[in-house]
Amino acid sequence: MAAKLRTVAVAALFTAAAAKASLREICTPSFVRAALPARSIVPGITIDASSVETTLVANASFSSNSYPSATLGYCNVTFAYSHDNVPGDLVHVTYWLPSACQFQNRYVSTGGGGLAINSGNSAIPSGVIAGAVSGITDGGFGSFNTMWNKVFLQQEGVINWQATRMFGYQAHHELATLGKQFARNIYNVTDNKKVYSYYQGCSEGGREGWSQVQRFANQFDGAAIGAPAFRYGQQQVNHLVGNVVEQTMRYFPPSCELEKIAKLTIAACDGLDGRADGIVSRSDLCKLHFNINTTIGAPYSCEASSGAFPFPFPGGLPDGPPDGPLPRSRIRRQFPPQNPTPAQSGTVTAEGVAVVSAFLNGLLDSQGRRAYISWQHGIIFDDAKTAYNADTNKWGLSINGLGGEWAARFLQLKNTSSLASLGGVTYDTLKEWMVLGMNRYGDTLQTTYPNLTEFRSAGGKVLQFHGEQDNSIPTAASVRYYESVRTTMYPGQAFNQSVAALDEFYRLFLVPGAGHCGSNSAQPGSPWPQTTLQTVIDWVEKGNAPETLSAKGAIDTICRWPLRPMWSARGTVLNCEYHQASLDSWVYELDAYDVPVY
Ligand SMILES: *[C@@H]1O[C@H](CO)[C@@H](O)[C@H](O)[C@H]1NC(C)=O
Ligand SMILES: *[C@@H]1O[C@H](CO)[C@@H](O)[C@H](O)[C@H]1NC(C)=O
Ligand SMILES: *[C@@H]1O[C@H](CO)[C@@H](O)[C@H](O)[C@H]1NC(C)=O
Ligand SMILES: *[C@@H]1O[C@H](CO)[C@@H](O)[C@H](O)[C@H]1NC(C)=O
Ligand SMILES: *[C@@H]1O[C@H](CO)[C@@H](O)[C@H](O)[C@H]1NC(C)=O
Ligand SMILES: *[C@@H]1O[C@H](CO)[C@@H](O)[C@H](O)[C@H]1NC(C)=O
Ligand SMILES: *[C@@H]1O[C@H](CO)[C@@H](O)[C@H](O)[C@H]1NC(C)=O
Ligand SMILES: [Ca+2]
Repeated sequence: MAAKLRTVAVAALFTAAAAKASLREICTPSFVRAALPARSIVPGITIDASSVETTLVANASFSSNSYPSATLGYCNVTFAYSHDNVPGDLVHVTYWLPSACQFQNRYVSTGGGGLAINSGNSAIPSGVIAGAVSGITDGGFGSFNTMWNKVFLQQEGVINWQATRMFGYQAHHELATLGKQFARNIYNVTDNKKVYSYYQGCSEGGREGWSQVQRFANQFDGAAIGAPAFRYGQQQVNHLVGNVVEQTMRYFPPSCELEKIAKLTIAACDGLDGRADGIVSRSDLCKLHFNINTTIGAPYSCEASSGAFPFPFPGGLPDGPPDGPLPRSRIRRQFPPQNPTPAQSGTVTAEGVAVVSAFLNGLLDSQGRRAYISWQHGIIFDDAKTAYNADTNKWGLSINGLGGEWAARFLQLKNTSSLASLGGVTYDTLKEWMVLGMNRYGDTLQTTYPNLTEFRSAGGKVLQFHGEQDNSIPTAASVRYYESVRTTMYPGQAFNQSVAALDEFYRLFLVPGAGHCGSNSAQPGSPWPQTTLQTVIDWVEKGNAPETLSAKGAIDTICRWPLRPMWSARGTVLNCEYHQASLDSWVYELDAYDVPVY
C-alpha cells in the first residue's frame, strides 16, 4: 500500500516537473500579463498591463567583480506602473527571469551608483545567476538611464519630493514588493512555500539596501551591502573637504606630488600587516605609526599626460567599466575628463604634506570641533585632486563633481550640475552644509536609522563590506554605523558581548587594500569579495554564518570586524587579531553637532 502511494506521488511530481513552462513559453507578454501582481500588493499603484515587454535572451555570458561568471538564458521583462495620486507618474521596472528549472524560489533586488538608482545590466545578472528573479527600477525618473538629478527640481528653488522619496527608499520598496509576488505568480509557488528575498548593491546601491533594511523589516531575508553612501548629508559634502583644505591653506599640490605621497605611504605601511605584498591591510596601523612628514623632500617626476577620463571615477558605480551600463556620454557629462598635465618633477613639499595631513585628518570646524570622519591612510587622494592651468602654468582648484553638484543643486536648489566657485567657502560652511543636508534629507537620504530590532526579529541577515582603502566613501563611515547600531541596540553591554549579539544578524568586513566597490589599482592584487550574494544566501537558507569572507585577489580571506588581519610566519599565515589601539583609531567623536549623528 505504502509502496503504491509512493509511486503515485513520484508520478505526480514527475508530471508537475514536466508541466513546467519553458523559458520561451514564459517569455511572452501574455504569459507575463497573467502573472502580474494583484493591485492590492502595493496600495496606491496601478500596473499598466499593456506596457509589458519581454525579450528572451538565450545565452548570455556574465562576468563581474561582484558575482561569479556564468552563461545562462533569461527572460527580460519590463513593465510600468503609476502612483494613483501623482499626475503624469510612470515608473518602469525590469525583472530578469531564470528558466523554471533554474529558479530556486528566490527574488533579488539590485541597486545603483552615484546618482543612478540602477546599474543597468551590470548588477542585475547577479540574481539570475543565483536562481532568482532579479529586478531593477527606474525610480519613475523617465527612463532606466535617467538619473535622479535630472528630475530633482520642479523649478529652481522647488524640490521634487516625489522623485526624492522614490530615490531615497520608496522605489526599491515597490520594486521588491512587486518582484516577490511576480516571482511567485510566474513559477506557481504555492502559498505554503517561501520565496526568499535578497538585496545586493554597492555605494549608492549600498545606501539603497540599508534604506530598505532600516524601514521594511520583512522585505529582505538577506542583504549584501558594499560601501554604502549613507550618512548622506555628510557624505556628499565630504567630497569637498580636499578642495577647501587646499583653498584654505592656499596650496594646490601638483598631481605628481600627491601620487608620490600616496606611493611612499603605501610603501612605508605595506609591511605593518606582517607581509610585504604591496597591500596595506592595516590602514589603522599606518595611521598610528607612519609619520607622513617623512615624505618631505622626496623627489618625484611624472611624464606629461593628455588628460585622462577619470576612471575609476569618484562616487562610483558598482561595476563601472567605462563602456558598461551607463552611456559614456552621460558619465562624461557628470565627470568631465581631467585637465591635461605637463611633465612634472620636483620634491615633496612641506605645504603638500600639510594639505594631505589636514585632508586625512578630516573636517574640523573653525573651533576645532570634529564635523566628519575621514579616509584611511594609504588611499590615493582622489578627492584632493587639483587642476593644471596651461595658460598660467599653475596648479589650482578642481572642484569635486559629486560634492559640487550636491552643494549647487541639492542644497542651493540651482539647476546646475556644478558649483561655479568655492569663493568664501570655509570649513564652517562645509559643516553648515552637512547640517542642512542631514536636516533636509533626514527622512529620505540620510539612511542611518540605527535600530534594527525589527529586522533582526524577522530573521534578516546583513553582510556589509567596505574597501579599507576606499577613497570616495570613507571606510570608517561603515564602522560608525556598525557602532551606532551596536550602542543603540545593546546599550550598557560590554563590547564583546554586544558584538556577539550583532554577529547573529549583522556582520561587517573591511576588505584589505580595496578601493571603492572594487580592488584598487594603486595596490595591485588587492582583493574584492565576488560571491557576497551567495554568502548571504547560505547564511539565510542554511544557517552558515560567515566567519570570514572569501574574496578574489592576492588575499582570499577577509577578517570579520572588529578583528583585524595580521600575517605571521613570514607572511604565510593570516590571523584575525583583536587590537584595541587599532579599533580606537576608527572611532570619531563628532562634537561639532548638537544632535546625534549615527
Ligand atoms: C503555472 O501554472 C499555470 C496553470 O497551470 C501553467 O499554465 C504555467 O505554465 C505554470 N507556470 C510554470 C512556470 O510552469
Ligand atoms: C550558447 O553559447 C555557446 C558558446 O558561445 C554555444 O556553443 C551554444 O551553441 C550557445 N547556445 C545557444 C542556445 O545559443
Ligand atoms: C530589457 O528589455 C528592454 C526592452 O523591452 C530593453 O530596453 C532593456 O534594455 C532591457 N533591459 C536590460 C537590463 O537588459
Ligand atoms: C534645467 O536645465 C536644463 C538644461 O540645462 C533644462 O533642460 C531643464 O529643463 C531645467 N530644469 C528646470 C527644472 O529648470
Ligand atoms: C609634521 O610637521 C608639521 C609641520 O612642521 C608639524 O606641525 C607636525 O607636528 C608634524 N607631524 C608629526 C607627526 O611629526
Ligand atoms: C528599537 O525598536 C524596538 C522595536 O520597534 C523597540 O521596542 C525599542 O524600544 C527600540 N529601541 C530604541 C533604543 O529605540
Ligand atoms: C574581546 O574578545 C577578543 C577576541 O575576539 C579578546 O581578545 C579580548 O580580550 C576580549 N575583550 C574582553 C574585554 O574580554
Ligand atoms: Ca602588506
